[in-house]
Amino acid sequence: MRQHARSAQNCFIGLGSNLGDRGQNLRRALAELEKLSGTKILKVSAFYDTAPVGYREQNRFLNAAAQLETDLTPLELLAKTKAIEKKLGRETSFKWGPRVIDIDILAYGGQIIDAEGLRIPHLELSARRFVLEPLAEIAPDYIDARSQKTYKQLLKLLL
Ligand code: PH2
Ligand code: MG
Ligand code: MG
Repeated sequence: MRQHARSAQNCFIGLGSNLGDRGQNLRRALAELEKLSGTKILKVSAFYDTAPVGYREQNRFLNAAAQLETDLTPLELLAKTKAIEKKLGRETSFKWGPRVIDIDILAYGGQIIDAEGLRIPHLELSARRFVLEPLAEIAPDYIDARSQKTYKQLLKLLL
């Protein structure tokens, strides 16, 4: 039987690191994402040095966003990003705690997915400057599926 046809989906990924060589961690994560089957990186934001949000007694973060095109399903992409985090040395920490690398799926093909363990668009996207600033840099006019506002509008509302 013919395999179900896959089609390239546009998606946005958030990256963060606050342990070790933060810039190298982000670059290694991007290199690993580029290696995934049927996946291409279309755009990468600048790297933003940001104050820790949530739990404040930790190092500053380096954050970035990337736009990808991928044939992977949301769940496949989630499994791959978790595997990359592990490969790069991420250890289990507490919520909002320090990490070598964090890779979050921020948006996937304009879809809204509310499954156990996977919420897309990312639930805190519109409340986090360290996410919206790099997103608004690379895709100012992209419309967030939950709010129906562009990333540029969401950032302006937050500031
Ligand atoms: N990630 C968190 C918690 N706090 N703060 C900044 N500045 N950047 C992050 O990526 C970040 C955070 C949990 O994912
Ligand atoms: Mg995160
Ligand atoms: Mg995460």
